[in-house]
Amino acid sequence: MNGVRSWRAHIGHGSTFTIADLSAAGTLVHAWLSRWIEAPEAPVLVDTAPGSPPVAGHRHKTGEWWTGSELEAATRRAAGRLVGAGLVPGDRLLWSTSSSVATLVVHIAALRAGLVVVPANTAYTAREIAHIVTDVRPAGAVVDDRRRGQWASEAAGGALTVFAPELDGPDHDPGLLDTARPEDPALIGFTSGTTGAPKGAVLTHANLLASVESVREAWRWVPDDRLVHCLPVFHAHGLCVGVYGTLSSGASAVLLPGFDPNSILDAADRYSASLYFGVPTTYHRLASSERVGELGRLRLCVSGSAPLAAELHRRVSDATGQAVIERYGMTETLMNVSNPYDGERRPGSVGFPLPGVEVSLADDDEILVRGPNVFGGYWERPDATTASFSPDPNGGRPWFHTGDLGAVSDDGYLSILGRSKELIISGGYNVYPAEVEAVLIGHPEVLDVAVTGTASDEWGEVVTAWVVTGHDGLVPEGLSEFAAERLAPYKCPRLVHVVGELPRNALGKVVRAELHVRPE
Ligand code: MLC
Ligand code: AMP
Repeated sequence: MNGVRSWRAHIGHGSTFTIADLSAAGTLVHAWLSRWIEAPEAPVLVDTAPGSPPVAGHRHKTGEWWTGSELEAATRRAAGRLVGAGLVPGDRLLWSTSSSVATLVVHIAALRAGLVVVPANTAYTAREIAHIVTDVRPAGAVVDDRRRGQWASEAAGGALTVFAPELDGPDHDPGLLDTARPEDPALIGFTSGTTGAPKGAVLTHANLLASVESVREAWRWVPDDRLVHCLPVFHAHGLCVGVYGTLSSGASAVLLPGFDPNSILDAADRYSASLYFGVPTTYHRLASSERVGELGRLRLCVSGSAPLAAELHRRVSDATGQAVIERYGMTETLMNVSNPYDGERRPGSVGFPLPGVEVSLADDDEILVRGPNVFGGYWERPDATTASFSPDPNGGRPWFHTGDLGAVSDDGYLSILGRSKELIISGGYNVYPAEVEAVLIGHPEVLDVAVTGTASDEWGEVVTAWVVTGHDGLVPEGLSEFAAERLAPYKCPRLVHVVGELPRNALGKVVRAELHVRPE
């Protein structure tokens, strides 16, 4: 026992929740369909961005709500178009678009048709898209930028159908839908795990459902709730919490194409929203807005994906009367730990395990998790999968090694102290030093390089390169263009330091702790 509080502390007074509820619906899609049957006329999703793509075969305008019954029909039609293009259950579908109802309709349609969706950041360059395509060999790609479609197609040697979110093309009978089983893969989320090159975490329908059901219970998410949704839909936070949670709760979401404090607060007001989910960078920007007090009108604000500084948590509380719930998740496990809805939401802590999740600390303080939310393994990487889990000596579920380091307070709250994995989190996006180093070393004037994160109030960390070059003191010419051609903008170093040599230990490994700017 390490003293972390049990997930039962999240269960509401009078709630009839049991662990069986995490899997009762079978699959996510079944959970959504039952909501749409129960309340066919209830508003579910609305686009707010002018010029949002139209939904295949439908004529809704921006600002017009989509109801449950309309989503059922639209996703059925979209599934028909995907099936008509030759996609069959188990096929991977690369999905890389900004947020819109049209793209979510395609996403839901893909899950209904038994396809495995592979989200990819819209900021990725040709190199990053090619890595994913080569790895998962998708049969189709949904993109809202022709160039990205071309990169995917080239990487697949042409063996891939490219769709826009509108899914132009003839209607087709989708055949039997919604037949995926709980244990079937639904999503492959790319992440580097604790080490190595980006690899796909394979999440089943059961994993996704369990995670959503546990946050639904913990955060008291109800059909009357309305989320201001401004996070990207191609990562776990915006997709598996924001979108899936909304659909599974029978609630509604207002889709914004990106973050801007005024747009968030205007949408919250105009649509009488009750929920806002953000990353620490967005709270930092909200806290600097004169209008921050308006957040106080919401029922609940949640922060995750990166550490929320205790000071920022307090600033937001003071300005809004709103104690943000900080929670902790990962692509491989979805949501693990959260501060409580009832009870103290402690600044600097992530709270206790969500319903159904168990957390333990290893001897070196690494956080281990297990539960129905935890993925089964990486796509075609049996060695990486084996290395990420420890068997339970008592024959229970194996423990997943998160690569995060934690500590538990006397009263059972978990805090994240740091990471054993080499990871930089900038504005909620993960950057793996090894990937950036591998790119920068390809520059002809870079002889050696190490990449670290430098603390930043706004971004959490900013990507920083330490380079050894032929000429003392000068940043190699064209280094930033070189990086920008090969790395998404958030991975490109914002700070570059030229050094004589890198500190290395006896094994030749760079000692990152010694790489920091020394005071003059
Ligand atoms: C954008 N830029 C970034 C960046 N986002 N640079 C570093 N880090 C980032 N995160 C770049 C832009 O390309 C631009 O570059 C410049 O910074 C200024 O852009 P901006 O307009 O100020 O940024 P903005 O578009 O407003 O984006 C900031 C942001 C966004 C914080 C809203 O990064 C964001 O949505 N982050 C959330 C990421 C997320 O959802 N993570 C969840 C992962 S799931 P230039 O060169 O054009 O000036 C996960 C599991 C879990 O981690 O627990 O949830
Ligand atoms: P990803 O691989 O993109 O899913 O990112 C997961 C990582 O984000 C975790 O392993 C943590 O390092 C980090 N993370 C997520 N939420 C939090 C949080 N609330 N506090 C600190 N780190 C977090």
